Amino acid sequence: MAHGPRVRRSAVVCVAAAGLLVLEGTLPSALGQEGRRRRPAAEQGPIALTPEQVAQLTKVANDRKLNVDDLLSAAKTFMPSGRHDEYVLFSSGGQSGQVFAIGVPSMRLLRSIAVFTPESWQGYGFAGEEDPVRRSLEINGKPVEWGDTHHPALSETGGDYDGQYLFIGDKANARLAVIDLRDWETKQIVKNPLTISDHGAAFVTPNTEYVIEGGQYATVLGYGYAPPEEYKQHYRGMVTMWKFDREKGRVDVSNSFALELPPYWQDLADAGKGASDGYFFVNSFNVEMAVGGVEKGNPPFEAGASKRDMDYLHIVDWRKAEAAFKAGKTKSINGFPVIMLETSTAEGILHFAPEPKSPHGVDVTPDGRYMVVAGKLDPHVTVYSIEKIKKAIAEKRFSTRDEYGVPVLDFDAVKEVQVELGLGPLHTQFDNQGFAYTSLFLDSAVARWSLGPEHASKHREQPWKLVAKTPVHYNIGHLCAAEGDTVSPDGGYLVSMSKWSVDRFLPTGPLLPQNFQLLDISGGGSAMPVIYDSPIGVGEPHYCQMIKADKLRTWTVYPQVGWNPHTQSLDPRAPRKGQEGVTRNGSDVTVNMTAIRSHFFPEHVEVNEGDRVTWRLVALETTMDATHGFCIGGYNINLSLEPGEFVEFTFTADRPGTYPFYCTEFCSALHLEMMGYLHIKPRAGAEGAPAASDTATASAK
Ligand code: K7E
Ligand code: CUA
Repeated sequence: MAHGPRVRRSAVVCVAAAGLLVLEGTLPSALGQEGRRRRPAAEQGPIALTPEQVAQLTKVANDRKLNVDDLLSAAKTFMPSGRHDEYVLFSSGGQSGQVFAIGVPSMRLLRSIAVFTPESWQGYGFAGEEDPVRRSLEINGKPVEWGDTHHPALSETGGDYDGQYLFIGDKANARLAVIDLRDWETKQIVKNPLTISDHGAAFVTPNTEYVIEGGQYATVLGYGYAPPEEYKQHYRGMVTMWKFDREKGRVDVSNSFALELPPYWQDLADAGKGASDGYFFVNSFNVEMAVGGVEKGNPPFEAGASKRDMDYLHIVDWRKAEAAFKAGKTKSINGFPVIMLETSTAEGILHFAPEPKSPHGVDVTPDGRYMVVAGKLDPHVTVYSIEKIKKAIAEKRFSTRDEYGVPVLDFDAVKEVQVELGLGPLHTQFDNQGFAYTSLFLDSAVARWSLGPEHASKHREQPWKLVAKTPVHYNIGHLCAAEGDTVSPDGGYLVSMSKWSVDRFLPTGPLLPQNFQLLDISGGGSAMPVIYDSPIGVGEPHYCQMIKADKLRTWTVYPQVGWNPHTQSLDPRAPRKGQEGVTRNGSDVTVNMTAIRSHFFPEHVEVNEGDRVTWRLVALETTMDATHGFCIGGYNINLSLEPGEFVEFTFTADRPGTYPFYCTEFCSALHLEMMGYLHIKPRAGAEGAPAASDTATASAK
């Protein structure tokens, strides 16, 4: 049959399930892309409510038992159809291994981005036996097909989000992923060669020169072995600096390196900026170097690791570290260059500052002048001054050295202030009014507090003072204000990533969703109400970042037909229209196939049992949202063919049969007809092999 045009031009009229008349092929132009997306300006206020409308609204409110605050919250978050959200929240997906993109203020889930876990809708990891995704998920030759994503980091220019890339760490397996925000797809996964698990990933330096991956549980670097009795001698912590090549959009592993750290459990990290540019900061706990062992009658980790009053804030001069790496002052561990502790100490790369016990988050203020450390077991946040840190380093104001020779700066010399906030402070964000916001896990609250005197004209409060608390539901971990960890936070919105939802939603069995609660922080003083509760029923998210939507330069179709998203370029292997067909070279079969509403070409593919099949598929579509899918049941294959996309997959046709393949996206009125057959002919003489005349197949060529 003639391919493409005939079906498209003939206005095939059919009745869709909803009873809607759809003109096949003329659908996009008939509805008009613009007209579908935006409401006409005339419909968007200003409004003045008539008495009848007030009565109507009051009736709805009373019927639904809504108070005035509820109505205001609804008005602040409701998005009329076609209106777009102002911000996008990129959230870690926890054990789902993915990243979620959520619109703010509507809190609508826009998309899940597959990262560490194969995901069938996106065709991520379902492109046959040599899928580059599956290979990138292997660790030491083993498939590790899930991740525990914790901290997303948007790429930055001058300390501000630039909307180009998103990085995210996998705590369980010490991996880092790079997502390209042109097509919102994962492009690269790097495995840390030194450590098994991590936590302080990902954090970027202000121009995304490096992506920081801080460790967590000390281990023998490079997958080594030592018994717990040799903890102090052989276990180590680490922090890795992954060099990012913005041009290529990839981590440049050959220009990346790590720093050996004492076997404390390094925790969250943050890069300096502005006044603290050139440094990064990593919290730690278990400076006690407890080795646990409840099974032997020892105190458990939780007790042993919180005995001392102070842990150590790690202060790393990363430009000095970079210079040491470039000068070759490294040792190779598992093939990866590591700056050893003696070098870091001798070259002044690493200093410690005492921090109240068992800290969690370290967050740098927008101007870069202060580092805010929140200690889970201390009701205060401790604020450090970079000016004082630099001075203390220059004057060698050390109170001691730790067991590994790292100088410990005098606490009083580097501390600016401690602010009492409440129980279980964890993480801190900032707004445009001179306020900081800290999550209080044990209090289940968000605390708003004022920054120093230089911000007094904005926040109009006493400096360094708790201003307000809003209860959240419940057990908040991270929180995220609009661009709230950049050099210029926007204020306005804050999301509380509440870990427990308990009674907030209909129960969903014993496993309940988390609760993302949106707070309106645009007012000053004590007004910062919760205005939306959004259940997150996939994985347990940790951190998220909120970027102004207009900073994103998202492609809505691939730039050219035949585009390979793995390389972000036109793929010469992509079949063009007119080049479709099946070719054979011995037992190697190549299928060149195109897809366009509403058919694949060819529709019959015949191969022999045992053939190695390379299948190339290209979506000829150039219309926004005209995505097709492609699956072969029983062979674990499902692709997402977005407009212009090229995908290649390979498999061994080892089970003969007649396999329908079909389009898995409801792309058009004749979507169900968008199918074909893969005929895998049994080996001649094999049991059950039909006579040649019985195989009802038509060769594609
Ligand atoms: Cu506090 Cu992994 Cu940042 Cu969870 S972490 S909450
Ligand atoms: Cu193509 Cu459904």
